[in-house]
Amino acid sequence: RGTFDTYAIQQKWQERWEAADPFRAGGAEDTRPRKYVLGMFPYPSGDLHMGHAESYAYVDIVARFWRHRGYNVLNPIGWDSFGLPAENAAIQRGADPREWTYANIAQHKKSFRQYGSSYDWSRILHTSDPEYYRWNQWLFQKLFERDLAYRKESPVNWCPNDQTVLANEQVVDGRCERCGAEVVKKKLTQWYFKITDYADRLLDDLNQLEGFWPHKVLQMQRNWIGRSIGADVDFEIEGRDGKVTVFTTRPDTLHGATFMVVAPDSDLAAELAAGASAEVRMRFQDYLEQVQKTSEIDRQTTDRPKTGVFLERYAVNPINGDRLPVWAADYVLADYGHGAVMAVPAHDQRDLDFARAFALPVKVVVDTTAPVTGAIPVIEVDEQGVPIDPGNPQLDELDPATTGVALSGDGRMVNSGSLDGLSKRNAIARAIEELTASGTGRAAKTYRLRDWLISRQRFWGTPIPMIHTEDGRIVPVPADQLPLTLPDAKGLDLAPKGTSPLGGATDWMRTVDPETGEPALRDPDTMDTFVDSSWYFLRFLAPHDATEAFPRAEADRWAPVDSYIGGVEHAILHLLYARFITKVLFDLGEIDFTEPFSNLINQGMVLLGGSKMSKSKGNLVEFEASMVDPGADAVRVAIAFAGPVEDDIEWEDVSTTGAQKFLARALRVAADVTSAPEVVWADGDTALRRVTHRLLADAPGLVEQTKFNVVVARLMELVNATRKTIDAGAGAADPAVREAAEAVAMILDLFAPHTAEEMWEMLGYEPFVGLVPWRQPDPTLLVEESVTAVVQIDGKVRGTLTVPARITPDELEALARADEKVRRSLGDRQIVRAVVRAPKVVSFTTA
Ligand code: ANZ
Repeated sequence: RGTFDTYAIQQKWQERWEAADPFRAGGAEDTRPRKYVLGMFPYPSGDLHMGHAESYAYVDIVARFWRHRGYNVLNPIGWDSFGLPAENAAIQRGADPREWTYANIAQHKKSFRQYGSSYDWSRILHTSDPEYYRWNQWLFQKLFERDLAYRKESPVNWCPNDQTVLANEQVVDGRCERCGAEVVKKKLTQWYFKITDYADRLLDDLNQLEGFWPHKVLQMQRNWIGRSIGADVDFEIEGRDGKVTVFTTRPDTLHGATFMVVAPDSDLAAELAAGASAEVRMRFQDYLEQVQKTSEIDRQTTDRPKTGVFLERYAVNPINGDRLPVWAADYVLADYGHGAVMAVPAHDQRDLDFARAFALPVKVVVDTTAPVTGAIPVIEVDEQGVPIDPGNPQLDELDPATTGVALSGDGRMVNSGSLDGLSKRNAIARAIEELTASGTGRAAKTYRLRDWLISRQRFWGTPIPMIHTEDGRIVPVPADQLPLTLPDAKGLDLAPKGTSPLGGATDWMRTVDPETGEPALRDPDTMDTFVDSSWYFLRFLAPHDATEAFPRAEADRWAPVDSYIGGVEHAILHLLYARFITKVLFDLGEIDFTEPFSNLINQGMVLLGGSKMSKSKGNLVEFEASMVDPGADAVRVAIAFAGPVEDDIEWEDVSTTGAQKFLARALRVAADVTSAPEVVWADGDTALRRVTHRLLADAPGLVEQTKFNVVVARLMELVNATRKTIDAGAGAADPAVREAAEAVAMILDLFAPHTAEEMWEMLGYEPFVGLVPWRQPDPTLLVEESVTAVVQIDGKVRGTLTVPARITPDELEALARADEKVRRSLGDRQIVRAVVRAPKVVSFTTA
């Protein structure tokens, strides 16, 4: 029994794979069914670590699995190579972002080769290649043509450190997602993609993904889109022309509105304040300054003391003519709904807190003590038809004005004229009908989702393919002038200064108006890199096609992606944008599907000492060093064995030594086989054959449920069983030993492909085991052996059960508890203790 030089084995197979390129996807002539397996493509920062090792191990398991299952598998790799880190690194080192980026990519490619990943290496793409970003520009112009790309001036998120704007999705807890600096608001004119036009579809189509994407991710997307259903209600303000519209989810409570609140930073507040007394004008000005320093998060915090300024004006409630004082207060946000609310303090906690702080009236209009099922209660009316309030002591006790607790629940409407007696749901419908009839309101929806701000004041990104003409038009760069490539970074000042470095490339900036030939300027901004990653899965279908973004026929053949694998940190941003662009491409008639990723697998994080691996935390376990020792296969097996895919992995608990030992045992089994490939398997040892065939039968289901750790455990079990048979007498010649070793090699290929190929060769076969079809299990060997289990109650046998020999203790206990005879003997007695020795005995003790 020798030891194995695992590093030499690794090198040997990598060279052979590189020479033979066996994992290239089949072309149009390939008639096998297809699977498109994709790992979220990496960003080429210089620090590959075990987090990458984890993600790309899972990708390779899935890709190799489908190949064994007879599929034509597409598993490409590329780099998301535009973006801020390259630019920042370049600024720090005085280097060119291009050089930094491509040097890192070269390093990554080497590492992925060393990892033994089964990519189709012919399809490499880098988003920073003009060959790629030319099609970002095409996409941009397509959106522009459809009015889905537009410019507007509005308050935007501004990172003072990176000196660039950020999309809402890139602000996490009020801070820049990249650098952690506190984000401020700044009024700027920027380019947007109109993702809000797609809000309903983005939300509704999530239902199709239920069961195929992690539920948590679907929920995060739902919350991010944040659809609220209700009504828009128009109010007039005394002494002012025009109406003020508010959005409310509770039009049923219109009679309970006692004041109106407008966002202090809205145009309306400024207008109303301007018409107020000098004192109020001053108070408002002070207040506004204070509000502008408050983060959006703080403004939405419910337990902050309420602040505000009365604007000395009154709104008129369209449903009953009530006069409502108008206040400016920071809990109302300028860019949600219409930036103004009807305040119903009795039924909304924020409004109640405000009313109590400023002694404003509180009017209850929903009796939350009344049952909402059953008939509408009879309302007594007086001679004039005015309802007689019968009084409700129970409700009086709940009066929000004294308890400080708003009544947000369901109930029956009171003090609400024609709505009296209706439940919340019916009153909402009735109120909307009445508003619609009188032309003062209508059903409406509001979303949390905002349009996607896509322009960036940075160098290392796709130039926006638009021209600003002298007379103020904004026109597309003509298609025959695309790609509009970045100028040379040399000589440009890349340091963040709030305007795009491209503006300093004077020659590059100068162009001509394509219509008039007059001098014109280019747009100096670049695109958010999330534009690049929103459609890259399509570019992999023909990455070097110079005539179109992707050929329709290839999209029809391969897309959508069958298995998409990556970190949960992309649950909102990237996945939402990719879903949006997919729907746009569908509407453009470019593709015939509406969701880009049919299945999504999110892996957990790799932690070191409890915190996420990252360069900044200095807790990296270097990927490259680990390829030498313990070696690629040991790392991959250790990761796959560490636990369920979605769980975090604590690297200190991961045993690569255990994995190395297991791989050596597997190799030794293959080395020990003495029979020839022609043996008759049926002559083999039945017990071992059963273990082999059960694994062949179970592994596919386990892999499809991403229970990779269970498959590794079962492989270990099979290797051990094989070793036992070998060590028993003439075992090495037993056909069952060869059969088991071959099955191990084929399944181990998912996790440890170098070792698997080596075993396959030892067993006398040509490469590559990676392309070998899955062995069909023999059904006759799968028939479960059954045994008789006895059930005892207080020491006496009270029943017997016929159960599978491999039953688990929990299953056996459950069967015993459910057995009719056992239940009859138990009668009223309670089981206080159960001792289970599967598969033979269950022993209950009763009280
Ligand atoms: C009256 C009312 C009565 C409301 C009631 C709620 C309960 P979601 O569900 O988050 O969409 N609102 C509207 N625009 C707002 C803004 N710009 N800033 C802060 N709050 C705003 O919340 C919708 C509700 O939030 C709306 O319904 C409105 O208050 C408030 F018993 O109108 B409601």
